[in-house]
Amino acid sequence: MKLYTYDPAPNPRRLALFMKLKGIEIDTQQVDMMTAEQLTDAYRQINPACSVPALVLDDGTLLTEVIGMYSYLEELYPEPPLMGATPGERALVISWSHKLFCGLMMAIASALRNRGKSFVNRALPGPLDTPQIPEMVERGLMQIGHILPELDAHLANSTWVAGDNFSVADIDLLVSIDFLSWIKQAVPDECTHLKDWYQRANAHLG
Ligand SMILES: N[C@@H](CCC(=O)N[C@@H](CS)C(=O)NCC(=O)O)C(=O)O
Repeated sequence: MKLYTYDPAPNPRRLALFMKLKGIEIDTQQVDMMTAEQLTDAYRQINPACSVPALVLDDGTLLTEVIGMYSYLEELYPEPPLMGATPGERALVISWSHKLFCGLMMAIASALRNRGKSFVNRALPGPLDTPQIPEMVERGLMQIGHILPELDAHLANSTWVAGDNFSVADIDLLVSIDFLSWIKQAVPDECTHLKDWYQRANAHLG
């Protein structure tokens, strides 16, 4: 197995925290996003999606989505369980992970990438250029403004995002909350349950 990643970026960080909790070590190569190495011909040969992280399995299968990598590695390294212990728990964890990716992480990415010189024509990751649409910044910020209070209300009654056990959904939320600083945003003061959860999650990750 070989992992291609770039430690400072949020999606790579999701996988790195998961691997840390499980004590997994994989042959790893950094792909320097600061020099756009993800767009080079050499990296396209490895991952035509031009994204990180990318996990190449021993049989050559390429995984480009963190949720797929979580799922594969959870089967190989079941302890500690991070994707639920029962079919119902697993379904809930995957649902939250998907919701957080689409509803929070993508919203932050949208607010980040649709303005500023660094992301001109790079509003979306991937092999094809995508022009910035300034309105997408507003929509991203609006989505963030909607989902944070929703998460706060949810965490008023739940120790962890997907119930009683820490899971990849908590990793995804923690990475997303930290990603907020990239757009100079933070959890609003009134979201006290979300703030308490953030302390718990950070302590759990050590
Ligand atoms: N759906 C992918 C998203 C991967 C992704 O978007 N990664 C970003 C780094 S956080 C990337 O590779 N960006 C490349 C670019 O901006 O050109 C996953 O779940 O891992």
